[in-house]
Amino acid sequence: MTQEIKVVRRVLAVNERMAEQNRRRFAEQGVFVLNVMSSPGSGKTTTLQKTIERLMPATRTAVIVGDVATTHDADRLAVTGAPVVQVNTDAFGGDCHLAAHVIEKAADDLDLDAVDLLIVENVGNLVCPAEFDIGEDARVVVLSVTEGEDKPVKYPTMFRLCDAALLNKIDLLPHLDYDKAKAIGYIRQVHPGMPIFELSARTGEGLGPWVDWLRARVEAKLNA
Ligand SMILES: Nc1nc2c(ncn2[C@@H]2O[C@H](COP(=O)(O)OP(=O)(O)OP(=O)(O)O)[C@@H](O)[C@H]2O)c(=O)[nH]1
Ligand SMILES: [Mg+2]
Repeated sequence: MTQEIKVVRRVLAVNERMAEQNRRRFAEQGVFVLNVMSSPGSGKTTTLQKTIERLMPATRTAVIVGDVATTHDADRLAVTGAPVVQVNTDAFGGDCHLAAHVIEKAADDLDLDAVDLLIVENVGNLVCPAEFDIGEDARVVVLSVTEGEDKPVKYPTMFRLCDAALLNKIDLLPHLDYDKAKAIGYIRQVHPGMPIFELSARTGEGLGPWVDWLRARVEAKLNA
């Protein structure tokens, strides 16, 4: 048991160093990096498709997307015209997250000089991705209304570490007995003051404030 804990600590320490290296590289190349996380199916890819459509071409955007297997998400995201790199973690043990060294290699396949915003769609999982810094500038968690209200308190690390929460699939609210106020209360309990954007990636409702928030963060870094 003690041995296992030591190994985990070492893996995280190595990741931390690699993440700092990524962070320096992205700063030098003038790229803002957004890490998007959530449980499987909450709507990361759909939200990103709509977000990228609104940002491009003014904000030159590229994507690294992680899944255990398939290129489904890369195919969907490529429709936006953004360069996309798909990472399949089954090639190295089916990891439930993208580690910093994986991002470093995937970024080599992109022309970062022509990129302002690099979006990383992490592997669908509310636990592991939160543990692995990838050298990002901002982290967001997508939570859909079909997942139940209590995910923020069940998986608090993810919500504590993220800079914003996207409450997705609000178009479905009329069909559910979802208590939105309760869900928002749980998010605030774990992370007081975190911006929460209520939206529907399907209808586009509520996307504006989220895209404005992201654009402002990207511009602040690029103009610093
Ligand atoms: N009704 C509704 N459905 C949505 C919305 N956003 C996404 N979906 C649907 O939810 C399902 C999952 O969406 P994805 O965007 O693939 O979710 P994801 O988080 O990228 O999934 P993984 O990458 O597999 O973790 C798809 O069938 C989407 O069409 C929404 O705002 N409203
Ligand atoms: Mg996806």
